[in-house]
Amino acid sequence: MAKQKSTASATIEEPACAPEWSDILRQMIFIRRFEEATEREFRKGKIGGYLHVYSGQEAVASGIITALDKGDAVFTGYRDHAHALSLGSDPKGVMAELFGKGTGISKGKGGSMHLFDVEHGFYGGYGIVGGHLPLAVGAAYAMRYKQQNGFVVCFFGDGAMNIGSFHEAMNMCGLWGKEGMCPVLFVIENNGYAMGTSVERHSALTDLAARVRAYNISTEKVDGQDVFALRGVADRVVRQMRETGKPYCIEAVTYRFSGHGAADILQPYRTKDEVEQHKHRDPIAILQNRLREICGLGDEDIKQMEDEAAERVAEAVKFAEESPQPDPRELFTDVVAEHGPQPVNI
Ligand SMILES: Cc1ncc(C[n+]2csc(CCOP(=O)(O)OP(=O)(O)O)c2C)c(N)n1
Ligand SMILES: [Mg+2]
Repeated sequence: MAKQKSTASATIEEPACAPEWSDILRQMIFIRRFEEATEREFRKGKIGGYLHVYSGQEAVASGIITALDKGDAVFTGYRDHAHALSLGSDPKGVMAELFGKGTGISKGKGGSMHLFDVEHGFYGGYGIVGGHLPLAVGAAYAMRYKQQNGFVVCFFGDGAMNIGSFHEAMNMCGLWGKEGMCPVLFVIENNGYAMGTSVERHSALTDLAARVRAYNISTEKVDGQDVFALRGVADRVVRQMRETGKPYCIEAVTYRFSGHGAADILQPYRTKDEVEQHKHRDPIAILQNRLREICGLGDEDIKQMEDEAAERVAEAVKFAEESPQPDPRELFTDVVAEHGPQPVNI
């Protein structure tokens, strides 16, 4: 019988060793190394515009996204590299997009904040804080209306909960959900800050999930540094939502290790000590330690994952660097929807 593990709100079964956990660890290590490379390339001037990395939060995207099936749709904000990579987007295309190259997954027109890859179920990548929530709700309604089996996952930050569109989206989803017409899994990536403003300073109610419950949507608070906990909740909730068509919300309590964006160097709103304390709960180290215990994972296995990640990241950077600039004629494509078959399948 598997051990029981207590999370912030729920008790879940601790899973036994399965090869999939090594795949998840491999993915999280790769995402961390990918993000570190983007920060380096930004400092070299190879990546322009904005850059927001996901370091420290990897368990959230990996834990939820690995529970999905083909046909599901994922929406998120601008801290979006990990979501695309977890869904299976080509790292070379993602890196090239950050470099603004024509081979990028958004043809170099979107940059870091606007990754988009419908083939892999990724519907963006949005720079307007909270602007994607109504889109996610509309997509979920459309899926049910067309009697498709998929559902939508919508990631957003704690800060996004203070914009009007958050409330509009929650209200419509709560309402449509009563009829089983709005299967959106909302995932609050509560990393404690909206740019330089802490949750305590930006939200009148710091129990963020309670604000979602106000719209008749059930919620659960989960340790966002523990991929086991996240995946356990996701497996259960995803199954349930496919059946009911109702929304659900997971508040993942996490922490970002880097600055808000690449320009946030001094980080005057938090101390170095605070960041160091949180690094003791690095989601990658937590998973590694757990796999050492339950799967007998060893140093050699980890080294092999690290080497593989370094190689794949180097390949992606090389590809991005050597790719051509977008063709100037591309300025006039993808501006408005063309008539005829559309790539969007929702
Ligand atoms: C509508 C809008 N208002 C303000 C901004 C500027 N802005 C960019 S990120 C951000 C903070 C969002 O914080 P949160 O939702 O917690 O996400 P995190 O960066 O922590 O992942 C703000 C206010 C914006 N991009 N869009
Ligand atoms: Mg935040």
